[in-house]
Amino acid sequence: MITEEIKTTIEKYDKIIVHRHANPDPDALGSQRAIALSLRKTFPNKTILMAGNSVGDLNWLSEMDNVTEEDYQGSLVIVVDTANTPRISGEDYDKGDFLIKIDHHPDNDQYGDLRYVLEHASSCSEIMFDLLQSWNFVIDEEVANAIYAGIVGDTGRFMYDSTSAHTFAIASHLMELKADLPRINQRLSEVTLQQAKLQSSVYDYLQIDDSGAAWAIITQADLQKLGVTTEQAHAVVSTPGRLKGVVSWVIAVEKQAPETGFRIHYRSKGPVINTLAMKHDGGGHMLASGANAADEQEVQTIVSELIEVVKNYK
Ligand SMILES: [Mn+2]
Repeated sequence: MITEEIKTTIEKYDKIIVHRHANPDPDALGSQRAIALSLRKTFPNKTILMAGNSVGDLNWLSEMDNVTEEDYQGSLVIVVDTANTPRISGEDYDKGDFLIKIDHHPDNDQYGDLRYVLEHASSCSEIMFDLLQSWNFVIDEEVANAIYAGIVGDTGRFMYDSTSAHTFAIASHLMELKADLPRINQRLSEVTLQQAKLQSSVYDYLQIDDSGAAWAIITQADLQKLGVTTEQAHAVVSTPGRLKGVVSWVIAVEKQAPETGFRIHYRSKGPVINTLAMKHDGGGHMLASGANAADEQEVQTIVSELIEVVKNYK
């Protein structure tokens, strides 16, 4: 069994470095933190490090370790919640001795010496709970908090299709382990006043096609006016989903100089949109994906493709 092979590999290495994707969401940080903390508690003599760039506003959930290139010598590297190698945060991820991928995105980029990918899982954190439990590794309150944050983040508080009976069974376990549900739910749902104002401009800018396709473009000028960072702008991506009649949508956020172009966020209530994202240097889940547009013209192409897909779905 692959899971047993992963366990044996973990037991073999004294140094283990855990990576996740760039611009981390609660699931990336939650699954990374869950396995890192569990390994530290299960194997106190091993060195366990969390690698990756800025965690932004999610620093209440997790913080990274200082990881240097030398740390990778003879190490095991585990990458969680990351579909493809360009998305991995931390450039030295391939400098270890052995690489393991644990994920729930479509397995298009089969990197690593061992892979454990369950595409139907609600979140990587859900997979992590099952793995840690089957291995008999420590899952205490702290680990439970990290897993719960990841599940709530990726399921939109148990709202999305990927939420299963098993997801709730795990949530129930996490409650028994004294995970702090009210605090985590509160932290994950709160926005700054500036972000709330940005949500309101998303409603202002939003264009909705008869098909139910919708889109909005947020420029750096908009963000500066409201005092919102580019990372914070990602918090408004789910906003149009609450609107009746909106089926699938795209939010284009202009990148911050020196980068140019737009970060594209695709979301959908039914039509599959990750195939669209793949055409524009992106990918992700069937109903939630990310991509990149070089300029406004490419954003327009992306919108036309979205309308087409939503029309065909109906
Ligand atoms: Mn995830």
